[in-house]
Amino acid sequence: MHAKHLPLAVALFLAPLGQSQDGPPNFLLIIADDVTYNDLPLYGGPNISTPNIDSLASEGLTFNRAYLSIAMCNPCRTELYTGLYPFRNGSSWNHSAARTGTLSVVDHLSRLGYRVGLSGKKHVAPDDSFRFESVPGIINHREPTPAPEFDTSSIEEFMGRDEDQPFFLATAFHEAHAPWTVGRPERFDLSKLVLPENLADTPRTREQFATYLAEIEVWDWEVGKVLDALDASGQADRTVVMLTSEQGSAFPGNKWTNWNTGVHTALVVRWPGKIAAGRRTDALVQYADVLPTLVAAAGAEVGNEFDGQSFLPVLHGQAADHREYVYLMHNNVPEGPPYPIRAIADARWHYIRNLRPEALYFEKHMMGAFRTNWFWETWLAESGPSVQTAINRKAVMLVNRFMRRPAEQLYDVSADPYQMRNLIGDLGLAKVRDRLASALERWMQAQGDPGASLDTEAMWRDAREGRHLPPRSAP
Ligand SMILES: [Ca+2]
Repeated sequence: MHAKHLPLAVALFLAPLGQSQDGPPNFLLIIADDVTYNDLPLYGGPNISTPNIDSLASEGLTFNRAYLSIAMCNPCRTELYTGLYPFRNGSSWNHSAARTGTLSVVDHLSRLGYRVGLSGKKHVAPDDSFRFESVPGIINHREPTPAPEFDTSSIEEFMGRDEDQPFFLATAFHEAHAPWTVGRPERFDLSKLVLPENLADTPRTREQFATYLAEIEVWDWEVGKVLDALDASGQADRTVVMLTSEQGSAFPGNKWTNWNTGVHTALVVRWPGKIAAGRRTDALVQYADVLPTLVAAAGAEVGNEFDGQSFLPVLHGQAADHREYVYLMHNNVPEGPPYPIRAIADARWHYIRNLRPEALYFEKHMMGAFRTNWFWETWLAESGPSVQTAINRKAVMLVNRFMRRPAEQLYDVSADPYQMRNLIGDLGLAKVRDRLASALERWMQAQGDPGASLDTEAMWRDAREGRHLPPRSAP
């Protein structure tokens, strides 16, 4: 029944696969904004409850090792929606733009007969590459909103509009992006919060951490509302639901970094009848793999038009592994002065190369004139003894760690998820370092990434206007 909306070649291709009886599945993407994966109970987060996310996971597959290339909104979403790594898609900085003519999920799935919509935060450019149907419903609450409302009627209408045409819908929420205005942080007993290992323990940090956690609980409530709308649309049984937390939170060491809690993301996939319920996988995946996976799940052939590769066999339980490495990047302009980073991780090791280690790291939303939160100064203030307080030695250590970084860092991810112990000086790990460094260099060369020279205001401004450095080769 869906075949009438598909190009003939695609319809003919689908039929022998035995999928045409059900038709290609719908795709519902649920994406948060700046939620550190392991603040979710699903990944061990001790402070909040997220019953809707946990319930979704109990019906699907949870990825223990999912990543995104750049720990900032615009570039990670561009990677997600294009299946291309940042340098090749063009969005290598925050608030930048994909290369002119870049194809996105809108093009790839429209070609297969889908209607492709987005509700909420878009934050990808240029418009020509991301012509989503705009679906109302998801609101950015900039003022304090203890109990937000969420009208899902347009989302339900989009999903149930025409059961003969499959859909892709991104529901892109604003929680938990700073400033943290939504939810009820007063419900948390600040003294009982378990702070992550990479945060300095100051009263202000605890206050702000509670406001951030309250936003995650609102996101969980919104996830439940979207899933209710999916049920009401009558499409749940034929819809792949993919939930992801996006990149890490706006606390030092997460967003704007290549540390694990910046680039690691939550990923849960539910597909009734196709994915076994309640499983977890260690397969290594990253956002560039998502679009090729959707194209494959729609029954179409995936060629070499993507950097990522379909992990459909992992979803079907036919493969335990996917990729050997995930590839990571940071360019600090326009979030602060240049601080270029390139990094790579495999199933156990995470290697970071700071390309300008002589520079101080500085980020304007946490430490500068564009502050949306006010804990950083307490980390500094408690770095010296006063009448009231002793030196907060951990705050001193974390300020140093954050602002002054060595040329190379090597971490054991499974033993040290907050990456507090740099093992680069361990001679027994020299071969691990060499292997990861070589693979990282090969990736940069294959992409045409020039490295440190990319992280300048001029390069960023040119990219915003469609004048990118050429990629090494066409994808
Ligand atoms: Ca974000």
